[in-house]
Amino acid sequence: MKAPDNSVISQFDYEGQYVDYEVNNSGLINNTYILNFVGNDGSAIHYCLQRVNTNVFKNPVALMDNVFSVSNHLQAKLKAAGKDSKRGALNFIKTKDGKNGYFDKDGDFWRTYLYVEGTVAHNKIEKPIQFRNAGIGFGHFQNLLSDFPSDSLTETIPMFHNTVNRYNNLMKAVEADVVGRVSSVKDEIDFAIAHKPYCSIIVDGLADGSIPLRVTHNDTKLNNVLMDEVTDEAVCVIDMDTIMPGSALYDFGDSIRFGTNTAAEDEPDLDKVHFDINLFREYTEGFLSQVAPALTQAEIDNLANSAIIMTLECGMRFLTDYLEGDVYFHTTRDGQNLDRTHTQFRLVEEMEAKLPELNNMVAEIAAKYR
Ligand code: GN1
Ligand code: MG
Repeated sequence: MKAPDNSVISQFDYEGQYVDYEVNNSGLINNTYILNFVGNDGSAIHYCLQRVNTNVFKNPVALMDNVFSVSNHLQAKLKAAGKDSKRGALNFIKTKDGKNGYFDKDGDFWRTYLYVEGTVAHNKIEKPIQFRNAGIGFGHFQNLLSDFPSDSLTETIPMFHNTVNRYNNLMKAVEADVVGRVSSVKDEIDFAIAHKPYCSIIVDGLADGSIPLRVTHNDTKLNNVLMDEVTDEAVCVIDMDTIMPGSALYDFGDSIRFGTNTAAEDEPDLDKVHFDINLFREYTEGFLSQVAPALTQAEIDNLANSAIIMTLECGMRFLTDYLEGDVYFHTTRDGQNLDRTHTQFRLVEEMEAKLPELNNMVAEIAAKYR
């Protein structure tokens, strides 16, 4: 991993004196570093510095225009509501020459923001209330963006959650078989084929207008909402790289995908991987307490489906990357993308087995908040 050196750090308009940095390894796309600074009064200041993956985000300048305008919008809304905009939204730091980010001599792109003190990004739920609070956090975030002008956003990754397209990409990877792995993953490919009907549900709903297009986050992993380390409340939604027009179902489903897993996303031992229905209830309570009045009936009716769809989609993406030679998601060991595929497909199976129960649960909770 390329380390941030002084030629990068000195570009940004930081306060205080730089001391050192720590690596944060939780993202699968960008590289993240926590920079330690000492302020002029001797206090500690922390910044988050990221090298944006330009293989994934081809236009980092347009991406940062999105990020700055969304974070300005969030700050203004929080201020208007009398809330703490320094903690409730990310505060990005410009370069000394007023730009939103910095291209280094190798063409790598860097951006940075003030670290939100007293918060933690969980990779796994420790207490159910944390997941309910994550649902409140992402639901609130969606409400704050409900009046954001979506036509001002650049689509950073076109067709990001078009599950039909993700399915087709998997089939193309099977066809091409560039690293000769297809014969070893026949069962996994068959699993995707057998689940193809799920892929078109949201895509078709958006096309016929029954599911509205909204401005959505699109990467609502548990570790993308910072939680207060004392109260466990959701403080700030982070990782705004994929904020684009999308469906509320993407955000709900992706949160469920990641947070209800009893094991890690790349757990090799499938006996440890289960879908925790109690955590599904917690998140649904939190999320719907914020957004139920704004959702259409078609959205409510598809919330449980969306958990299956987003988990299936992510599993297909991991499998596609495995077949393409592990070129998209960061990996630290052989077979990691295949392990990730297996966890996602296992979760899909368990969610499917409980689908009628999940639908009842959603209907019951939605009725409470509408
Ligand atoms: C990536 O960068 P990170 O880890 O927040 C990916 C998401 C996947 C996720 C799976 C731009 O998110 O779509 O759901 O990994 N982001 C991008 O863990 O592809
Ligand atoms: Mg991300």
